[in-house]
Amino acid sequence: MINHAITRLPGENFADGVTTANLGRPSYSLILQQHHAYRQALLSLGLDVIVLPAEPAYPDAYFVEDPAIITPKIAVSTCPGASSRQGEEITLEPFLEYYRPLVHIHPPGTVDGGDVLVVENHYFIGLSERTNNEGAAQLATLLAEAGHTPETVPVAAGLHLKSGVNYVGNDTLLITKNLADYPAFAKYKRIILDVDEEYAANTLWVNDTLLTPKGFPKTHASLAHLGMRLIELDVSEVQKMDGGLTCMSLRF
Ligand code: CIR
Repeated sequence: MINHAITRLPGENFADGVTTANLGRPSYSLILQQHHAYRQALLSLGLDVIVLPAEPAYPDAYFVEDPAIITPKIAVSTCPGASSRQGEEITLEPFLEYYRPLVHIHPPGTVDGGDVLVVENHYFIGLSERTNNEGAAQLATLLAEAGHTPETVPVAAGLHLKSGVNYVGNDTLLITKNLADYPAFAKYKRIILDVDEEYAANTLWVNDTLLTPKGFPKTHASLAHLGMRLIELDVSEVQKMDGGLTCMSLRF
C-alpha cells in the first residue's frame, strides 16, 4: 500500500527546463491544471499528497522523481545527471530525512530516479545519459545494503528507463518493443506498446489503480484487460518537457 506522495508545483519558468521533445512551447496555466488533476488523482487513491513550492532556480524541479529514490528502507539523494538539475535535492532532503534514513550518491556518480524501476523488492537501474556506471554502482551497493536486489540494464533509447518500461502489477510490464526482449525482463508478462503509443509506457501503478496518459487508445484497451481501475490524465504540457506521470511524484 502506498501512503504518501511528494510533489512540487511547476514554476512560472518551467518551460526553461531541459527538453528534446519539439512539441511546441508549453502553457503555464495548462500545466498547473494538469498538475492539479494529477494530485487530485493521487488523493483519490488515499495518498497523503505533500506539495512543495516551485523552485525558481530549478525549472525542472517539479519532476521530483529524479533527484531522489525512496524505498521501504532508505531514501537516496541521487545527484541528477543533468547539471542544471543538481541542487534540486536541497529543499527535498529535509522531507526525505523525515521519512527514511538518508543516503547519497556522490559525484562523479550520477543517477536519475527516472532510471530506477521497482518491481516488489527488485530494483532495475537503467544506465542512460543521466545515470552513469559510477552512480549505478553506488546505488546498487546502497540498495543491496538495505536488503533490496539491484540489477543494472542498459537504456539504449529514450531519456530514462521508465520512459520505456513500467510495472503495472500482476507480474506484468508495460514495455516498448525495444526493451521487450531484454533477458532481464523475460520472467515477466509483457504488454508491448505500439510504436505510435510508446509515450504511454510512462503509466503509473498506484494502489491497484493505473494512471495513464490521455490520448493512447490502444494502450488503454490493453490495460483495461488487467481489470484494474484506470484513470486517464492529460499531461500534454508535461510531455512537451520530456516528462510524464511517474516523474511528478515520489511515492512511498
Ligand atoms: C529533464 O530533462 O530532466 C526534464 N525536463 C524531464 C525529466 C523527466 N523525468 C522523468 O522521466 N523521471
